[in-house]
Amino acid sequence: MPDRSTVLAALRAQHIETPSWAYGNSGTRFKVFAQEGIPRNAYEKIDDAATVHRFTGVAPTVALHIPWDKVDDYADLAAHAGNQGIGIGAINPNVFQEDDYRLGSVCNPDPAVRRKALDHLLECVDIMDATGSRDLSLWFADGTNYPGQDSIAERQARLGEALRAVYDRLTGEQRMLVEYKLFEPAFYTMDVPDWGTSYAHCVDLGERAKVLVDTGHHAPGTNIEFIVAFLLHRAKLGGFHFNSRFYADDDLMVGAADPFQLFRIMAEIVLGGGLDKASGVAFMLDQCHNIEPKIPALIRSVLNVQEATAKALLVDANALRQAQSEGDVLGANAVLMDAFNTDVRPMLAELREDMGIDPDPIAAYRRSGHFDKIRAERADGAAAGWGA
Ligand code: LRH
Ligand code: MN
Repeated sequence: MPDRSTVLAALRAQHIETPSWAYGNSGTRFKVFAQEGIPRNAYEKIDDAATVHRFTGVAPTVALHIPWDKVDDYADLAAHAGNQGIGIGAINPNVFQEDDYRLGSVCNPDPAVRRKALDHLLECVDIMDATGSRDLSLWFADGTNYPGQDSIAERQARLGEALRAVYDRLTGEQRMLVEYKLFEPAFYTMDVPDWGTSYAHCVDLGERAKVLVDTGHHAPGTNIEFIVAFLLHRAKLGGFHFNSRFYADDDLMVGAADPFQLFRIMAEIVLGGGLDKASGVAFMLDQCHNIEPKIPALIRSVLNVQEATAKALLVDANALRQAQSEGDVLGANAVLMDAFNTDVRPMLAELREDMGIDPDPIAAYRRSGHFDKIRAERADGAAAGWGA
């Protein structure tokens, strides 16, 4: 059995990054429901991310999305985050919300539009220089809706050109994460539709380019943990956008739809050394809380990742390898299921007490009166949102 202090040490060192855009109003094409107490700017989104860290102890950074989090002084924003006890994590460019991008951004047939998109990506690296962020998190809505609309190969050449230009701009510890998505908003081809396309571009680019796995971006039935194990094995797993879904890119709370899948993913991470800081795997949430209160939903999501990680850390790796080497199919499967069927909540409650935080973060947040405070403070002014 894994040593308990080793398991607790790994859980204490866990780092789950929350997304600034999950604190703002969000929705679907049918409706964006406005909620009370919503942050009105990037500073207040950082305050809410700091609140999630205060109640969980393992969410010390927040990812930004530009221009949704545009400010005049990014160094000042980073200082504000520091004063709130957190840091600024990945920087997400946005080349999918302007009319110019109707036929794509970096893959657009029009070189002027490609230039405009590239300039925004490079501007986001300037922002990383100001915030001290390591990761440029790239997602392209680029694609086509009808066969023949554009040359698939030509678009790949345009994409490769832009990625190379951004790659050559990176310095220090900076990396670029290339996210893929099967469909939406394009419905015939996406220019980065799957892990293989992202992987191929990242191998072409070099050491600083890694694949970003958004758990909501696969065809139903896809074995995501296989992709995770493969990329980890090839040192090309840059990180995750955790969320869950029942059908499409639903962006629901991670672990809500399929906690067993989340466990299987974290088991491959733990067994493949992906929890070690040296692996550089970034654990980020990418969710939208369209009907539920934002901060409690993110606290719950962080706890879901923690619980899946704790179960994965309880997998008896020696017994597993033994059974696997003997071809003991049922024995090997039983080792994993024993860990999955372990109730890790008492151990996590104990860990939180050791960390000086309330063993039940959800109940503690409800009791804190924080929501009433921000609801009153933020009664006036425009709430932040996707602006879609
Ligand atoms: C695209 C995506 C991408 C983000 C956006 C908020 O579906 O997953 O990571 O930029 O959601
Ligand atoms: Mn994502």
